[in-house]
Amino acid sequence: MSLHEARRRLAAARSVAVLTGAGGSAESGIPTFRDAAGLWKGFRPEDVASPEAFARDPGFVWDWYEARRRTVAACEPNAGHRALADFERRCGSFTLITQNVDGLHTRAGSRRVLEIHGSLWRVRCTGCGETREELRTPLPEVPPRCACGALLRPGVVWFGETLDPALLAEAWRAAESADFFLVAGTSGQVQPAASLAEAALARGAAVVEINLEPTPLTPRATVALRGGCAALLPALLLPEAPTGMQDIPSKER
Ligand code: BV8
Ligand code: ZN
Repeated sequence: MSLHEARRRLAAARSVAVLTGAGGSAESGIPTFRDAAGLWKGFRPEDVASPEAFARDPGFVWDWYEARRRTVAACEPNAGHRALADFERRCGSFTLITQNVDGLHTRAGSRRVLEIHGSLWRVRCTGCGETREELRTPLPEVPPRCACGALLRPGVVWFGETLDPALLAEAWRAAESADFFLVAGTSGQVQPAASLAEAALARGAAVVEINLEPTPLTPRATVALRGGCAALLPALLLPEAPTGMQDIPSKER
């Protein structure tokens, strides 16, 4: 049974890496990007999450991120986030890489999170480059300005922008050295994040996928578990195998 197989591989692993996507936060109430009611509904990603969009209409883009911050602030981490934080405490060599910018992994207790697409809770000055964390309350004007007078922008990686080289190098190292690579709640559409699983596959790691739907990775995954992150991450990561999980649809290579 595939959950059993995935747990067996995990137990034998010396180095574990995980890549999460928007599906990991869906059960906390945060819309994903590409599902039907997704964040991009009505927008093309390039129309909102790009430097060109911000240059064209900084107020519109800032408002969209402010609305996302308000949504996220009203949400809580789910059992999947908590299972990853718990596993980190028990696992000797563990790296959590996330495409998500909502900060829920950290709020769930994960200590070392590679936020390769940045964070909703970070803003950066378009002039002097100063970065500010913990954006708890809405800023006075839209879009806000830095003391230097330049516009502040969301501290996320937009389409067409390069990821932080140090963070990306750390993520590649983790993917290339893991003997167990877990891909949870991502459609695998966005590069270079989607290539991390390829690196793990190329190295011969056990690659386990958790998703509600098939993705381009599914046919090549060692084990593909069909279901939600909030149930399957605890089922996979908690020390005791859960009872009554026999009916998980899955595929095993
Ligand atoms: C770069 C931050 C290079 C902002 C994001 C062709 C044309 C044009 C561009 C490209 C191209 N090919 C490659 C590119 C480059 C582009 C790219 O990949 N485009 C894609 C769309 C084709 N990539 C980039 O631009 C990257 N930079 O390549 O730079 C470069 C080199 C030199 C010089 C300059 C540049 C930067 C990419 C980062 C973009 N920023 N986010 C923000 O969040 O607002 S990406 C955005 O998508 C989010 O970060 C999101 O996390 C990410 C990935 O999406 P997913 O997380 O997978 O979410 P999605 O909705 O797609 O899927 C959800 C999945 O969960 C589904 O599978 C669903 O079934 C599942 N699910 C749902 N519920 C659950 C669940 N699973 C389990 N349980 C559930 N409950
Ligand atoms: Zn400044």
